[in-house]
Amino acid sequence: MRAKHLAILEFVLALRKFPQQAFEQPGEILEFLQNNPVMPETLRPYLSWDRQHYTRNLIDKTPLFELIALCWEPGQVSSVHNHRDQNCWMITPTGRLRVENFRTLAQDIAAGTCELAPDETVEMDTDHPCAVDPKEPVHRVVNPKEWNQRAVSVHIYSRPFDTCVVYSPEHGSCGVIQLHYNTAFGRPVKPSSTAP
Ligand code: 2CO
Ligand code: FE2
Repeated sequence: MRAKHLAILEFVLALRKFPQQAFEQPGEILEFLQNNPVMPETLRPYLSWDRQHYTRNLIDKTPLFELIALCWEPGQVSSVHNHRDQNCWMITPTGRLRVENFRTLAQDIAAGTCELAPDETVEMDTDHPCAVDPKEPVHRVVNPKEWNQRAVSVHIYSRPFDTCVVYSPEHGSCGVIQLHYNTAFGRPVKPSSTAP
């Protein structure tokens, strides 16, 4: 099937038509993403940039999913984190990004300890969306400095979540953090942003 480029608002309307079951496993939404790339210029109202940290910009939120644009300056990375047992799909309408996956050998969130092992690495760009593996959901996203370009990714989380576990593979430690938006529906949100 030939890819049909969608404006972000068309993309939102299409996502809202999927039934609950579509969000319960990666396959159906991933196929939709492969066939329907987002036109990057239509994301402009939602983008914000911060030299210290990648930004999180809410585009749409329903009981079933949350849609967020993330803006990555060259060299910016997320922490190693999980997705609270929720499904996650990522597309990269602008630039490209590297997803570094980890296997969880052990974790005790209450005790704040973990043992992680590096697993496969995947590259995302316009033609390569990605779904987080629900069985091994720990990963981080990297915009390598040497690639020397900004990237914008759009993430679908089902269901929405506002906390996640961040890990330090080197120290064998982990803990729950609160997630915030830099902007919501194109408007700034008060600046206490933390992102993994
Ligand atoms: N999950 C992170 C966040 O929502 C982005 S890294 O890749 O999913 O901030
Ligand atoms: Fe993530």
